[in-house]
Amino acid sequence: MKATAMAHPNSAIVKYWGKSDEELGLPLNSSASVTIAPYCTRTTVEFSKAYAKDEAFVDNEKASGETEVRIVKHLDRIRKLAGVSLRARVVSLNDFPLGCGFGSSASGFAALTLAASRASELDLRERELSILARQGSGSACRSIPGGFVIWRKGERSEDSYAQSIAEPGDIDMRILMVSVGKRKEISSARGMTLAKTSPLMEAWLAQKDERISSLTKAVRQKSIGEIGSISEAESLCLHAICMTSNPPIIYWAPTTLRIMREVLIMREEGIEAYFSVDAGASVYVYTHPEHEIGVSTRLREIEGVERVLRCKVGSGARIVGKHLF
Ligand code: 2P0
Repeated sequence: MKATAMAHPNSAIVKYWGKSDEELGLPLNSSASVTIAPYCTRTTVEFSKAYAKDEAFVDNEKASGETEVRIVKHLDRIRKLAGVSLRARVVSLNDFPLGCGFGSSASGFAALTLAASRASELDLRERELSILARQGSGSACRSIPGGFVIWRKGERSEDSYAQSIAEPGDIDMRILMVSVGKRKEISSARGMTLAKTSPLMEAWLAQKDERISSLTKAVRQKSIGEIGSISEAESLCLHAICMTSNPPIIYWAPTTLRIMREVLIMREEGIEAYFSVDAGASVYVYTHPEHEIGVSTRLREIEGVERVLRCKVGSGARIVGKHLF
């Protein structure tokens, strides 16, 4: 009973930042994202009576603390569904920087969901996988389908899942992952519980349905400019909420601001590029294929930028043949 899956991270365009039900992982609002390739998490899961307890290794280190608790809890959900009582060994490898604002919990829980459900011989469809992944980590439900994705918040667990609204080949948007060294100090889960203390939260939530409609239209029209404008507005609102939460959270580093300003300067010069910042100091920059090299060269020259990873729109989570152990 062994399987391996891979899943890409996703960059939120319309952001999720709060839960209406902690246990089920139901969000306060619908959100949307773009799936990012080629970077990914690969995860192998084996259920066997050879294992006395669950053991997980992430990037060659034994999972401990909160990470271990979340993985074991997720395995328990899958065991319950499959009627399996065997313990598991989990090995997971990421090929992109962790903990700095790129969605490693999204790709991680999406890959774990698919690998563990296949290893336990469950035969789940995309919708069921997305519902299950959501319970591991909210944004993970958006890394099950590919391309441009919407997670409708739903009223109950069964109707809170993500679906593609455009396939990877439909819009040739390029995504640059601009990594800034600062590691995130406050988890997204903690940030989300603090969000309700921000006086801006209510106004932001009131805009969400309209933002989802505008994004759906922008994707239909294949307008990278409109998609980027929505991602910038949402990024600035998300961080305004973090900064005005009590206690305040500042995910940005000085370099984050330098990158955002450079993007605005490039736009003034007629180079279409847009920023998106999730819960961390690192930045995603969306642009057209013809500007990809020029924009990435300018971003690499910014003081404090560690790496610029060039990405395309990716596919959904899938089973792969090569196991990690
Ligand atoms: C998002 N983020 O929409 C938003 C934007 C970060 C900023 O979802 O507690 O790891 O596991 O459900 O999904 C990051 O939070 O949080 C996130 P949990 P998750 O992508």
